Amino acid sequence: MYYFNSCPFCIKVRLVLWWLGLKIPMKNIKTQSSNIAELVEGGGIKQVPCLHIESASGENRWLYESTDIIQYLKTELCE
Ligand SMILES: N[C@@H](CCC(=O)N[C@@H](CS)C(=O)NCC(=O)O)C(=O)O
Repeated sequence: MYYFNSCPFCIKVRLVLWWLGLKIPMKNIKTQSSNIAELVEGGGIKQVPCLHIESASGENRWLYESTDIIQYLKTELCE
C-alpha cells in the first residue's frame, strides 16, 4: 500500500491493518521518490492511500479511497 506517515486517511487504513493483523508491503511515498513514480504510473493519480492489488492471473488493480480499501481488506483478506 502506498502511503505517508502523517496522512490521516493512511493512518485510518494502517490502524485497520494492525487491528486485523494483516501484514502487507508498505511503500512510503515521502521517503522514496521512486514510490511516487510507481504510484502515478500505475494508478494514474498521486493520492494516498492506494492499495495495489495484483491478482494471481497478473491483473493489476489500483484501489484508492480509504473506505474502499478498508472494505476490501475486511471482505477479501479476512474471510
Ligand atoms: N477521500 C480520500 C482522501 C485521500 C487524500 O486526500 N489523501 C491526501 C493525503 S492525506 C493526498 O494524497 N492528497 C494528494 C496529494 O498530496 O498530492 C480517502 O479517503 O482516501
